[in-house]
Amino acid sequence: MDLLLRNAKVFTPAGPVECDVAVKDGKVTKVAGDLQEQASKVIDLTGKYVFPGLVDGHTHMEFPFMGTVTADDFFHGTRAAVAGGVTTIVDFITPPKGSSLLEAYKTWRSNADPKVISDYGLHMIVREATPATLEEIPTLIGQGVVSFKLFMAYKGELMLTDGEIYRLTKKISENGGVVGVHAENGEVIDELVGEYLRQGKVEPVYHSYTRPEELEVEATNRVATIGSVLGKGVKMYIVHTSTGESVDVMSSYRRKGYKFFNETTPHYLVLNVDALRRPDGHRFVCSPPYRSDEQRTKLWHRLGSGEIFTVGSDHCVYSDQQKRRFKDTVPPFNEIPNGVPGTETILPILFHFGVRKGLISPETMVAVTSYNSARLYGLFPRKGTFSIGSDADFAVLDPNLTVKITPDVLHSNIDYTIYDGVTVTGWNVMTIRRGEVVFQEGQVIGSKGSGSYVPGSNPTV
Ligand code: DUC
Ligand code: ZN
Ligand code: ZN
Ligand code: ZN
Repeated sequence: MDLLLRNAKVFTPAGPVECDVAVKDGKVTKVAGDLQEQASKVIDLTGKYVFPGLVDGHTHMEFPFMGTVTADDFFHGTRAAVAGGVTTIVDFITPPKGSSLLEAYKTWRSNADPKVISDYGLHMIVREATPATLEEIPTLIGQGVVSFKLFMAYKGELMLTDGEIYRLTKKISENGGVVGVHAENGEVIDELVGEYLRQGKVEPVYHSYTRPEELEVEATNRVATIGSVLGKGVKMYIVHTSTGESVDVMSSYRRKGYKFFNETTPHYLVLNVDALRRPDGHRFVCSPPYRSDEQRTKLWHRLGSGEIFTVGSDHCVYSDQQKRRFKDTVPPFNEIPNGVPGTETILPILFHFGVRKGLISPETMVAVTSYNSARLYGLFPRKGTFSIGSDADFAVLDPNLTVKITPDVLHSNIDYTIYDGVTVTGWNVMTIRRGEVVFQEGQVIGSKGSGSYVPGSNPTV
């Protein structure tokens, strides 16, 4: 054996398993109460909580957006990921307008392969529904890109019309793929942005006034309706859901037999709109914006009840300089690049604010951070499950370690965090990716380029 984990308490969606775990060639090969195997490396995990390595299904590394490119490339971004117990990211390919999706896939592979420390899969953002684009979809699915993101906002940059969404959803579904949707009403948002700017209301907090909750709920209803017209074979999920009502829309379709789901992100669970009123509020600008504490409560309830299917980070990092567009003063809210860091803090935020406070069970945390995401993005059973033959990917949490979050303890390529000064109990202390320790004692030791591309196959939801 290459690795033996002794006295591991592994949390699964069905409950914790106390066992020894043997690993060979990167796979889990034996699990038993007391293994007598010889191994080149033995790690005693007494007192720790072991989770299947997280599958963060929502990252934007090297993302060209709003006139700039995100500050975390595939090296810095996956360094942050593995430090947080994330062993697989699923990143969004963002093809330049008018370009071939397949060419963009090749660009993303050549950007990522030499740099990644975690393993990774890829989704495809589709920004037009031309005959050429539609024709490429089956080939992409063949290359393992089985999930697609369609935008209902960011007019002129990423937004699609309802007709285009219909056409793409049809093509993707006919070929066994899954449709992810950024659900916000982009047309009305642009009207509101114009109104606020004309009144001179330009501070970061007005970002939230121009993207009210109703416009997420409306877009969710609209895209679910479009999907339902195409029948129950459609697999669809709303990315970064920020409202309980959007979850309710998808849940009601699910009760009728549709495979419709929601993803949320940790920042909607713990931050509210006041973040945008801080002196450094520009750093917090992302879309959808943070909501009220009442909405946070609704999201926690729906996460605890299993109605929210996955939690991804929407890791989309800009330096403070980028957020200010390299000016001394903060630009009007509509010019601030949208996005916040998050992959490294999924586990401590969910554990501290969710599990420790009794809002979600550890089983639910495992389901939404690995099991469900691996199934939705077609990475199951290689990823997202603690099973014989699956990749030996683990996050090892010290449930009693209290850490004050500061930029110094994190690994992104920026010098701030949206959780600065927040103290959490429960911290990832070791990450194992395919049987190799890639993070321990605060240090990322996995080498650049040692991560692998994991092609997706048909989603199993
Ligand atoms: N929202 C963000 O905050 N950033 C990237 C794109 C998005 O939808
Ligand atoms: Zn989005
Ligand atoms: Zn995103
Ligand atoms: Zn660096």
